[in-house]
Parts: sequence; C-alpha cells; structure tokens
Amino acid sequence: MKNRYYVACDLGAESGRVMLGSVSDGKLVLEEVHRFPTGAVRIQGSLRWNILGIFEALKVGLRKIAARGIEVVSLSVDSWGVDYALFNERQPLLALPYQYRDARTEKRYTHALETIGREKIFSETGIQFMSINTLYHLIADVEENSDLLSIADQFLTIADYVNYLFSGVARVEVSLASTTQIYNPTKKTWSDELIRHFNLPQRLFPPIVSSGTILGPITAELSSENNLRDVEVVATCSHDTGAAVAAVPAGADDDWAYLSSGTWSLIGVELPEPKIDDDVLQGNYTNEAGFGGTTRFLKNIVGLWLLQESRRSWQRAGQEYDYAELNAMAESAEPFRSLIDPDDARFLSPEDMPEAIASFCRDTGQPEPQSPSEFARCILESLALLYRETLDTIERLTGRTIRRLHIVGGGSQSTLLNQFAANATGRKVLAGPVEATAIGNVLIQAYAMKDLDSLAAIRELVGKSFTIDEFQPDEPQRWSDAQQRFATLRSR
Ligand code: LFR
Repeated sequence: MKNRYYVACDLGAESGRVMLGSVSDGKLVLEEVHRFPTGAVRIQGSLRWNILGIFEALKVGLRKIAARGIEVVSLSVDSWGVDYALFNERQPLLALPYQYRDARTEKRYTHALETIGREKIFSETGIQFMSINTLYHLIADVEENSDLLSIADQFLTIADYVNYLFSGVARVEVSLASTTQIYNPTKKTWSDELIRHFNLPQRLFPPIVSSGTILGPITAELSSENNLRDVEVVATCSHDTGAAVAAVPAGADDDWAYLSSGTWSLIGVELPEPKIDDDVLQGNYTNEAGFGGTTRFLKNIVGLWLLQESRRSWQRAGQEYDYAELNAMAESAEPFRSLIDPDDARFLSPEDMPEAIASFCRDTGQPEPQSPSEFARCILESLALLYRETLDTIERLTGRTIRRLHIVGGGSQSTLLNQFAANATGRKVLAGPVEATAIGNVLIQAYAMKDLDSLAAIRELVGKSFTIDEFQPDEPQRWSDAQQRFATLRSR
C-alpha cells in the first residue's frame, strides 16, 4: 500500500511548524518541513497576532510538500488556546486578533467575576480562572469594539480560524472551545447563561464539532494556488495541549500524569468526565475537553515563558544564548540560590523578565541572580518545585495515585528540567516525544480518515515510534528542603 501522508500545521506562541507525517512499517515518521516565528506584534499600545503572515507561512510549507510530488490525504491546524479572529461573509478578517496577554482584560476580568461570581462561571464551564481567557476578551470587545462586533458574523478560535481559511467551513472544535471559558462541558454547548449575562452577541458563536471531524476539502482557490489536490481539512484537537495529551505514550492504567511543557506548563491527568466542585474551584484547576470525549483535568501554570522572555531580554542587550546553552549554564550554577513563585502576577507580561525575577528575589529577601546561568537555574528549579505542588494537589483532588510523569513538548528537551522534575516530584519522569502536539494532530487525522481506530491505538503507535527517556528521582533531602522554602514563598 502507498504511504498515506498527513500534514500538521502546529502553531505555538513562539514558532509555527508544518510537519509531514506518515505511517511506515508500523511506525509514525514525522518530518519538519517548514518552521517560522509566530511571535506577537506590539502595535499602537496593543499586542496582536499577524495571523495572515502565519497563514502565508503555512502555505509556504504546503508548497514545499507539493513540490516534492507528495500527495497529501489531509491537513489540520492546531494552536494555542483562547485567542480568536472576527470575520464576516465579505471580509475574511475584521481586525488583527489580540494576543491573550494584551492588558485590556485586566480590569474587565476582576469586574466580571464581581458581577456574576466565580462560582457561577465555574459551575457553567469548569475552567480555571485566568485573565487571558476568551470570555474577558469578548467582554472587552463588547465594551470597546462594539462597532466591530456589530459587523462580525462569527468569531473563531485561532486554529479553527485557519482551518476555516483552508476549508471555508467555520466550526470551533471542542478542545479549543473549552479554553474560552464560555463552553459548558456538561451540556456540551456554549454557555447561554454566560452569553446572556455578559451581553455577548449570540450569533458570534459557531457550531462546535468533536475532535477528529472532517470539515471538508481544501478550497478550490488554495488547491490551485498551492498545487494540492483532494486534501481534506480535519478539525483534530485544535487546541495544541489537547493534541499533545492525545499523543502521550501511556497505557490504559491511570497512575500517570502528563506535563505538556512549552511556553506554558500544562500538568494534569485524563479523566472520563469533568470534575466540577468546590475543591477544584478553590484550587483553580481546569477541565478542558480532550480527544474522544475525555477531560483534561489540569493546571495551567507558567512554563518556559520565564526563560523565553529572559532570553529575549539578554538578546536585546546583545547576549545570544540558545536553549541548550542556557541549560548547560544552569547546570553549572549554584543550586537553590534563590527561588521564585512562577505563578506570581508580575511574571505574566513583564517588560523585562530578568528584572521581574530580581524584584521577586529582593522582595523575598533572597539574593538576586547575577548571571544568565543563575537566572536559568532559579527558573528551572522553581518550575520543578511548582510541578511537585501541583501533582500533590491533583492526587488529592482526584483520589488518584500518580507514579509516573510523562513530559512531552519542547520543554522535554531540557534534560536538566526533566531531572529536576523527577527529583522534586519524587516520581519517575518519562520524557518525549518533543513534537507531541504535531504527532497528536497527525494521528487524530489518521483516526478521522479511518486509518486508526482509537485513542489507545494512537498512544500505542506513539510508544512504538519514538524514544522515551527515563529520569529517576534523586537527592530527596535537598529537594524536600527546597520544597519547604518554596511553600513559604508561595504562602506569602
Ligand atoms: C499552550 C496553550 C495553553 C493555553 C495557552 C494560552 O500552548 O494552548 O493550553 O492556556 O496556550 O492559549
């Protein structure tokens, strides 16, 4: 049989990738065809995505594939959560989509929670409270862009919007719908109650489809422009984290947790249904929709953003380090010199990350990191300690015992962070695959095209196809002492 090729268009906050996947000799073969920066643009006091630039970059990748004479079965886009584009029948795009870190939601967020109450929003959605969520951005649009909303037919979350540009079919896939904090996972519809309460225009909300839905063929315009024939556009898990969790190479038992590690750290377990109760609300955990009707019960915490932004600051000052260098430098730095609470609000969108970290250390009576090595060490140790706290809470909230932590995504390339995670959590860490999101995307396409028949089959194929590295916990006493210090910082 001829190889069947699927294309994953994977959009992250730092970079986008066009990945070509096919199954050969019972293994998935994945190839990066094109990579490009996606980063947000600061413009006239706001933070936006150059979404059409991203769309063009994806087409460059598709043309590279077509130029090799490869016939593609299907393609699918996945992206970060929350953000959206507005459009109507005549206008493909009505405004540059806001980046979730844009400050416009800050005051609206607090106000929205006061007017309706956290309990109501949480019982409707089961979603973690974060000022970045779509709900607060749409409220901002109602207040400051009502002229724009009045001419919009619909909004679409980022990956679903690009799937729409490819196929002409406007649907929100459920995993991405759930990141909006306007989706009700019990009723499996948009939350009418929240829509009404916040005066959001009902017509903006598109139909929701399940993960692995064939939307339809690529548009005729794109097909001829890019030399692609008979390509189906599939809504896989449009949410990158959803696709990554589908590709965790775990078995059917339930004693494992995942950490999807990139700009964000998404750490959690897979549940058969949402868990919406007071304890979960108090802990601010989330119930995102996963592949096959599962629930991704997790905590969304800051991740390598701390290091990415520090790196950007050093770059501006003329000091260039790649991530491998930063890891090696961190390894040689003094252990546990200073710790931060990665969750502190000052780290959400600072102008200068190293300065924000230094200010945290000053405020808490710790020595300020002096060099990139010390900053990197402080960031990685603090993240690992937060993983520990989060896993313990997940065990308490779900009644599960977690014995293994699967780390997937770009962050799993940091062997230092993997070892720290094993040490801090006292659990075995299984690292890889790095490209879990693109893999999940490709294999859910294979599922949609009836080449694979279940989540278990997807995971088994991932396990057979990629090398997974193991890290055993070490230095228990030092890490448990550090955990005490960390807990004190967190309870300030
Ligand atoms: C990860 C991610 C997270 C989401 C954050 C913002 O890439 O999708 O799951 O909370 O980006 O959208």
